[in-house]
Order: sequence, then structure tokens, then C-alpha cells
Amino acid sequence: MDIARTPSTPDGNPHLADAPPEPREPPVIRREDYQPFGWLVPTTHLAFDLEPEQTTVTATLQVERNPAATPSPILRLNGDGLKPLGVEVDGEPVNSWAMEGDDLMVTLPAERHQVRVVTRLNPAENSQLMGLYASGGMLCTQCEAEGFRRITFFPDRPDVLSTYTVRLTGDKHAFPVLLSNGNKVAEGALADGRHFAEWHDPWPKPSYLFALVAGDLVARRDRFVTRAGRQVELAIWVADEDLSRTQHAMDSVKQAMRWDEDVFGREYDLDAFNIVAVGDFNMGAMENKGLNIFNTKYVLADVDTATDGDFDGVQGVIAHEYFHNWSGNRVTCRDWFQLSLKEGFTVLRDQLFSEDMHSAAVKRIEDVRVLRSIQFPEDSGPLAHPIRPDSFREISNFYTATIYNKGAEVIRMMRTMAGTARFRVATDLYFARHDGEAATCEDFIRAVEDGAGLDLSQFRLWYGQAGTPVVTASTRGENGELVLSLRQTTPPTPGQPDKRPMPIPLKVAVHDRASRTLGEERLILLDEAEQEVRLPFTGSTPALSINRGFTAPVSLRRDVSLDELLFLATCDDDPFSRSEALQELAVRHLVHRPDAAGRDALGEAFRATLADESIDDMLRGELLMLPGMSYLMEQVERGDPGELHARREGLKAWLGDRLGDEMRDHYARAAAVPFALSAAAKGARKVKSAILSYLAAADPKAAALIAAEQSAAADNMTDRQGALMVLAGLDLPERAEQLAAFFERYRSNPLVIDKWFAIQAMSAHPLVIDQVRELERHPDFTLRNPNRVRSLFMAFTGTPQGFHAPSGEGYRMIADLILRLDPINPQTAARFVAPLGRWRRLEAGRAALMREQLQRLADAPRLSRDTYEQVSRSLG
Ligand code: B3K
Ligand code: ZN
Repeated sequence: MDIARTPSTPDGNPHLADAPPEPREPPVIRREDYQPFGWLVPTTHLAFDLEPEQTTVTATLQVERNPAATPSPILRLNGDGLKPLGVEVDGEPVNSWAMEGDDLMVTLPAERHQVRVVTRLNPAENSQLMGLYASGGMLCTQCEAEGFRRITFFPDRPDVLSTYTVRLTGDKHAFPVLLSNGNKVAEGALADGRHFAEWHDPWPKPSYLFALVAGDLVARRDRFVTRAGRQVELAIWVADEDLSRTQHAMDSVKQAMRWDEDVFGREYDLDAFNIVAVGDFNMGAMENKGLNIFNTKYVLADVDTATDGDFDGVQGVIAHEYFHNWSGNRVTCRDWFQLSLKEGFTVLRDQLFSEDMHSAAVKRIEDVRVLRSIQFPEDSGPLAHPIRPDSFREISNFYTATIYNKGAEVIRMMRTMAGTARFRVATDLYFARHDGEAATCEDFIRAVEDGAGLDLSQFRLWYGQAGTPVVTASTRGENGELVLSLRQTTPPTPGQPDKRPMPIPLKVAVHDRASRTLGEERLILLDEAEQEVRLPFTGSTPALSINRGFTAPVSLRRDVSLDELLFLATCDDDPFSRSEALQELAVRHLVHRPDAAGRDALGEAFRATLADESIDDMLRGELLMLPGMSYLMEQVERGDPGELHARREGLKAWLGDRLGDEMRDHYARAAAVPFALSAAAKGARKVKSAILSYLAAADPKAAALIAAEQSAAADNMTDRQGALMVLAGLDLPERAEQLAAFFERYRSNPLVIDKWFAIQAMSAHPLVIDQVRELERHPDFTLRNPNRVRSLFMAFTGTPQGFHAPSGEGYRMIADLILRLDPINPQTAARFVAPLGRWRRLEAGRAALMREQLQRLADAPRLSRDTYEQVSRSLG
């Protein structure tokens, strides 16, 4: 393109051509089109003159031609909604630039130049929460994936690494704290009540890891000494009133730092590590180099306001972001198709950390529950994609359970096949080889091959094929052996009609029911479409324990007797396998064969679980959970969620009735355990809430009394929330009283008020639709805060009688929300499309109503790129 001849615009600026109308179809970006960027940017200097409504950014880039790229004199700097207020090359204002769409194209004649661009932003008006925005009086940033281009013009792609120096200038009173990446190198007072701070980050990084924060914040401070003796100043920055709720986050930081040294040999590499909590945030947290920015939800926790689950969430997310310092920051991604390289690996790392901090078995069961209730439906629906996608229109839509959780499972399989020690050799090799680079999933696989000595040629299919493999297992006895026949198929997914067999590592053991002998565990590899494996077995009543510990993220179909399932549910030595057998008993009864024999077997398994003194309460509470609705809906072809829910509630009532005495005894025992954050006390609370939900289904009035007592006696949020959740689903007078009391008590704490919204929106109350409509008009509801929006509406999408109301009203409410939210915050709006994309799994009436709403969205003018992509894929 000839830059000098860009057409003039009416305002006389030759560079700003009339913006072309937004194309209806945002372009598709393809993995195979990757090209290295034409220029390197060794250093970047950013100067921010911070004002909430008018911030000026001066970006000074040293650029030089990239010898590895096709030579071109044109430097493309990405922008998003920006205008350049001035462009200088080598210190002189120039005219040799033009806009191409949102991007700034600068013509540079020589090998090396300095390019300076000035932009102006209005953070206060930034409701998308991408780029620089205002939240509760402070200014902060979110750049991943493509938010940096909303701050200044830059090659905003992860393979352009640069060393940043950042100077922040602002009003000393409004912004006493000025933070950016790396180490603070200078600070001082200026005229007119302003001051400045200068930060330098010695580690080259891509623009998505840039961050700044300016605000009136206080810090909890601590110190960590690394294995090599580096003193790291730790600080967690929050609003003054939140300081008392930061100790758990600080403890978690130190645990994560130590664990990463011990288990992965990774040390921290700066003198400071800062974390800031922000109330308005699109996701959980962000791993910006040396300056992690967090949703308050994953920093603040104390006993009065956070549940046990919240405490674990804080610890897990703090660890996740910290671990990114190596898996993501020191080694970053070449392009966004490689997202799972950092996210899948880091999720695995945070899962392993939490396994080590708590009960490994319970953590594994929890992680599999999340995978199966969120990722499996994604993998079987219109939004299915491989963990390394081939194309996208908007990368924000690909921060998915598939990239994160299935990505972690795929790497976990490599670890299982390699063994822990050889996997460590492989990850050491990966970090050593690619430190300071932007790497690919292929680089990771190669490091595992070389480091662990595995041949992963066929295993690479896991990166390219979407869909959850279905493994069918059957057995027959033969001459002192058990012959295990295995078959695998992966269903078609969008754009991938045919799948090839993949290597599936399965840990198995064969137990003998009659003699109650537990077999030895061994690892087998299913890598063909059909395969027979011979396992030594001399008994006569085998019980096959398969996919122990969930070694492979597959759906298992096994032809198994009730006796066998009951044995596995009560006697298997692998806790995951026990939980699996219990889930299978429930699925069998609720979905496939609703007979009395199956129900009795489940009753027996529950009775044994309640009575088993060899397990702790954490595991007991876990085992007592029935499969959730989302997983159950996955098991039916075209289901009626209302009917399935009613069956599930019926089963709960039956269990609560049949095992009422045992359950009440356990409840009383658990209620007597004094509050502590120990595993035993947490387990007791978990058992209590599980039992309460059965008792409520069996006898709502009696359970309401217990819940009200629990709430009155509660000295912690877990008990209080557990009681309120039960009451919120009941049509009894206690409901309103308790909800009002809870609101009054916590009205000044936004995170707890989020719970208050969610508890009501997710309840099984018959009038949940009316309640959500009313809550939407509540003075504390706002579309501008993603936590609040999710508390009300994401919670609602899980309700069988609300979201899935046969009238279609629930679907309409979500479509209405998307239309209102899209212009404000497209990233968050697009997240609500997935629940509407499940129409293929629903009975015809609801499927048509859901499609109608998707079509209504598709017909709406001016949808964001984010929402457009999700809607068109979901209709597909
Ligand atoms: N890397 C960020 C996620 C960014 C999401 C951008 N839409 C947090 C994380 O996964 O650790
Ligand atoms: Zn992450």
C-alpha cells in the first residue's frame, strides 16, 4: 500500500481516512498463516500522564528489522480505537504514516529507528475493562490478549518481546500509589501536587504482560527469600477497608513460591512481587510480570465473608498466576493459537500444587467434576475446538475450559506416561531451551519427548482433535486372565467429521469381589481403535477398576453389573474410582435404568459411605454428591432438563428419607466440630451441607428448621451460605427473613452481596424467573461490574426451571442480557452465548425456543466481534 497517497478526510488530516464501516463478518485468523513480525522492538519506553478522563501516553519504541522475517519498510503498529496525536521518527515529527483500519502504518527507510507516538485515552469511559480503565477510583490495566493496543500503538502480538521502562505521573492525592512491572527505579514529587514513579522490568516481555496501577491503596507486606538467596519484597495492594482480608492471599503467595522451587525448580526473578485487587475485572486474575492484577474475589478472604471453597479458590488462583512467571512469562507463546502452552500447563501446575496442599484425592475428584460439567459439554457442542485451535475471529472467546482444563489433562497424560521424575527432566529441558522465547505447543511436546524419552508422534493428535473420546470397555475371564476389550471413538465436532485413534493412558486394577482382594495397579495404553489387554486374574468375581485417578480425559462406557459397581463404590482403594462408581450408579438410575434395584444399590453405597470410618469427611462429603445437572444432561440424547431435575430431586428425597437417621447422626456429629480451617473441620462442614441438601429434598419443613439453626449458630460463611442455599430453594417464610438478614449484615461488602444475588438466582425455587427479574432492578445490580452480572445471570443459566422454563422465558432473558451488555462489555456478554448453544441436546420444544433467541441475536445490528463469533458458531 502506498502510504503517501492516503485519501484526505473532511477534517483535513491526510492520515485519518474515513473509518470503513465495520464488516458484518469479522475476519478469520488462521494458525497456518503465522509469519514472524518484520521488526524487533528491543526497548519500549512508556510515559503516562494519568488523569481519569484524559490520560496521555507517549510510547517510544526502538525498532530494528527482524532478520528472520520478510523485509519490509512498513512497521504495522496495532491500535484499537486510538488516534495518533503525533508521530515522530528518530526525534522528528513525520508524515510518513497512515491508518489502515485501526492500525498505524509507519514507513521506515533504514535498519533501525526510534518511533514515538502519542495517544490520549479516557479510562473513566472504558466499560470494556480492556486496556487502561478506572475501577473504584483507581486506574488499572488489562492487556491480555489484545488490550495493549487500546493504550498505545504497538506490535500487539505475543512474539514481540521488549524491555520496558515506564514512567507514571499523576496526582499525588488521587493516586498516591503508582505501580508497574519490574522494579521501581525512581520516584519523586512534581509541581501542582503531582508525583511520578519510574519502573524498569529487566525481563523482555510481550505487550500482553504490561500493567500499571495508580490508586489510593494500602499494602500487606511480607518478604520471601528464594533458594538462591534473593530477597523478594512481597506486597498485596487493596483498598484500606479490605486489608484485614489479605493474610490468606499472602500465605498462599509464599506457599506457591516455595512449592515451585521444590517441585519444578523454578525461582522468582525480580526483587519485588506485587499483587493488586480490583473490584471490576473481566476474569479471575492476570499474571502481568511482577505485578499480578486480581479480581478481589481471588484475593480477599476471611472466615466471616469467605467460604471454604473461596479460601481454596484464592490459594489456587494466587498460585496459578504466580506459576505463570515461568510457564507464560519467562517462556511465552508464539501466537494465541498456542494459548494452551501456558494455560494448560499452568492449570496442571496449580492443580498439582493444590493436591500437595490438601487432600490429593479430593482435589482430583473436584477437578474432574469441573472438567465434566464444563469442558465435556463444550467439547460435545457447537463451540468445540481442539486445545490448539486452527482459527478464531476473537481470541477472547478461546479462554475456555478446553484450552485450560482439557489442556491441563493432556499435559497430565504426558506426565503419567513419563512418570513424575522423567516429567521433571522434561520440564527442566523445556524451560532451559525456551527461556526468553515465545514458544509453541510443538516445542513443549518435543521437550517432553527429548527429556522424558517418550515417542509422542501419535499423541500429538490430542492437540489437534476436538471432542471427548468415548472408550468402551468389556471383560471376559480366560485361563487365569481377565481379557479387557477396549474400543475408542471420538465423535465428530465442527469442522472435524473424522477422528483418528489417540493414545489413551489408563490406570487399571482388577479386584476380586468374593475374596475382597484388591488387585495391583498398572498402566495400560490404548492407542488403537480396538484393542485387547490381558490382565492376570485368578479369582472368579472380578471388579475392574479402570481410568483410576482419571488418567485420561475420556468418557467411559462399561458394561458392568450393579454388584461390581457397588463393590467399586465401597471398596476400591482408589478414591477417584470410588467416586466414579457412585456417580455411575446415580447416572444409571437417573438416566438409563430407573429401577428399584439400581436405586437400592445406590442407597447401599451411600449407607456404606456414611458408615465408612476409613475415610475422612472431606472425601465423604465429596462422595455424597450426586452428579450435577450439566453432567447428567450430557448423558442424554435430547433431554428435558425439567424432568431430569425432578428425577434427581426425587432421588435426593428418597436418599434423604431412607438414610435420614444416619444422615441426621452425621449432621449432629459434624455440627459439633468447632470452626477451624483444618481439613477435618472443613470436611465436617462439607458433610453438613451435603446432608442438608438431602434432608431438604426429603422434608423441606424440617430441613428449613435445621438450616435456620445452622445459620443462627454460624461463626463462618461456609455454614451461613450453606444454610441460605437450602432456604433459598424452599417456598417457606424463613426464606425471605434469612435473605433479608444476610443482605443487611453484608450490605457494604460487594463480594458477599454477589453471593446473595447468586444464591437466589441459582435456587430451585419455583418462582426463580420472577425473582431474577426483580433482582435485576435491585439498586445494587449493575451491568458495569462483571462479578455482579455473573452472580445473577450465570448462576441463573444453571437453573432447570428458570433458564430452561418450557415457555422459553429464561432463554429470552439471557438473550436480552446479551443485547444490553454487548455494547458495554463484549467480552463478558459473549460468555453468555454458550448456555444458549446447548440446543442440540434438548428436546425439540426447548431446542426451537433456544434457537429462536440465537437467531434474534444473530439478526441484531452491530454485535461485537466477540458475541458475533459465538452466536454464529452456536447456530452453526
Ligand atoms: N492469562 C489470564 C487470562 C486472560 C484472559 C484474557 N481474556 C489469566 C490466567 O489464565 O491466568
Ligand atoms: Zn492462566
